[in-house]
Amino acid sequence: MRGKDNLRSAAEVLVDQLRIHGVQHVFCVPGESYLAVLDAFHDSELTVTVCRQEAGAAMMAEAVGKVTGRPGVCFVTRGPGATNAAHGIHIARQDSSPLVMFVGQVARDTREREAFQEVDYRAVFGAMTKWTTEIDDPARVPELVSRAFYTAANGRPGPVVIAIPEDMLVERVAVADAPPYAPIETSPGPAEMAKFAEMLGATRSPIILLGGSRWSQAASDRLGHFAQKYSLPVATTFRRGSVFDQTHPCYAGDLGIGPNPKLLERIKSSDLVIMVGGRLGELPSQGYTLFDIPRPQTTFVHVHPGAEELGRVYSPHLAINATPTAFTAALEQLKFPRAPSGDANGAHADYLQWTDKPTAQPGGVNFGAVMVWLRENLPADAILCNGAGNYAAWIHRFFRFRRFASHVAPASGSMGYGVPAAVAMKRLYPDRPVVCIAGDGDFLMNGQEFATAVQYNLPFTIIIVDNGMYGTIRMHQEREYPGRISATELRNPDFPAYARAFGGFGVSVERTEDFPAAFKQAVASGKPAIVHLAIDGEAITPTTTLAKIRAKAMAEKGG
Ligand SMILES: Cc1ncc(C[n+]2csc(CCOP(=O)(O)OP(=O)(O)O)c2C)c(N)n1
Ligand SMILES: [Mg+2]
Repeated sequence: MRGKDNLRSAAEVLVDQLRIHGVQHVFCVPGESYLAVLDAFHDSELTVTVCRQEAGAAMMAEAVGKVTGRPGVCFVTRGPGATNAAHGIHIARQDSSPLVMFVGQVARDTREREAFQEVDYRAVFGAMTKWTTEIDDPARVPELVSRAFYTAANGRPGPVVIAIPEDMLVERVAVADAPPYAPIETSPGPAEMAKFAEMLGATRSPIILLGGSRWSQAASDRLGHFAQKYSLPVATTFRRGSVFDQTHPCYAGDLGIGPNPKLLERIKSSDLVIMVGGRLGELPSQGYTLFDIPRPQTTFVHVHPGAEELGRVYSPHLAINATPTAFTAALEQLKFPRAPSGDANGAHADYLQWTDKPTAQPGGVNFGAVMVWLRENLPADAILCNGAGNYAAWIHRFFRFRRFASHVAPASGSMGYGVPAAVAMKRLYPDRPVVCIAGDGDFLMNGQEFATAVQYNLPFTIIIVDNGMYGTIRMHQEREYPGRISATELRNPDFPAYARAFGGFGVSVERTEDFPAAFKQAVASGKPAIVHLAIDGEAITPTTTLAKIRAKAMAEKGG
């Protein structure tokens, strides 16, 4: 409660700073360590989402950062709250998403005694974040929160952790608010753009790869116009499919796990590879095999918002330190000594051929056919959320994202992300259809956030792709240790009954042809819903079965 002394508690100052920096949503699990902040929420205009586990809260905040480009915010308690939330911090780090996490801390006069749930946050989160700090002085709350927002969002975005001692939060101070932080767009210099025009004009088979963060719908559209003007093929890297309109005539496909072999060939034989926004990490680089390290064998242009990422793994022939938004704006002004041209038509035809029809699969439900149905029936503004597992291969291959940030999934391959991400998306965009796709293993890592969806009446549908196993690991097992199944089988609950027990809607599907009606029923229920798909465990990828992988591995080991 605000006092009559014209002073504010540090907690009130903190909550006021959030509003000033444009925060609308906070996600939390409460703790006695930050009661004063919870009280300040009471009088604020912030929309608070109380979660069931801190990983869920941190992932929701990360998802907000991912789609808006502005730091998502979560609050967790000390010790176990903070360590639970570490999962979301890791995602924000690897996915380059702006996130500010506040952690309640023990009182200042008990620090260093290993007081109840005391953690040294700088030591624990120091290596996982862009910055970790603790606020000791209430008068410095505006300064340090402002720095947190700039740090999380600048350059290559990432997580910031701020510990807030409980006794500091109740101290009253007279302090001025900080001005709102503003995102900083790093623009490319004219010399780099001239060099870029010269290099691109001199090539015959260029390809553009898109990834990373700091994109926007406008940046994606500008890149689309540029690519179309010069017929340049554009591929997206792992889990960044919605950075580009996949129905665009220049779209060449997804460079992630199990990519189209023709796309890989195209990249390998290209004479200029232009990576915009992303890091070209382990998955898109096909386990660091696609290009030589440090100097790629193909002429390589790297455009990245973080100066420290340029030359980190690959030594580019041309490095441009710019955000995708500023770089694509500069593309519009580009003057070519010789106009470039590429084979966008061929690349897009390869993409269509690879993704058009679902592949044949063992079992009653063909998940590829389900994805094709969703692709044809969901509106362009629908948002798909997922975590990690082999099931995601069908999303990458058969769905077509049309709008920027309509795919919210971890490039860092974290299981358990889809449900919290879907909660966050429905909180942010109540009018957009949201669909979460989860594996059976994946779902139960954060399935408890289904209760959060019910609590806030968030009607989205979760499709659980249930093959009764940690399929990805089983696949690796069959490859490396054929026939020796170890710790990958799952005995699952009755998922539709789980949904009903929480107050949602649940239905099970055993044949492909029953999916459309079940999905429509789920949406029509107006509740958070689970559509459970009974998948044959043999259908391990869109192109092969477990039995085939095992037989191949046995033949190789036997020979
Ligand atoms: C948090 C986390 N723990 C473990 C893993 C390792 N891992 C990757 S995929 C996978 C299995 C996923 O199983 P499921 O969700 O059922 O999907 P499936 O592969 O069966 O389609 C595991 C355990 C991970 N990526 N993230
Ligand atoms: Mg599974």
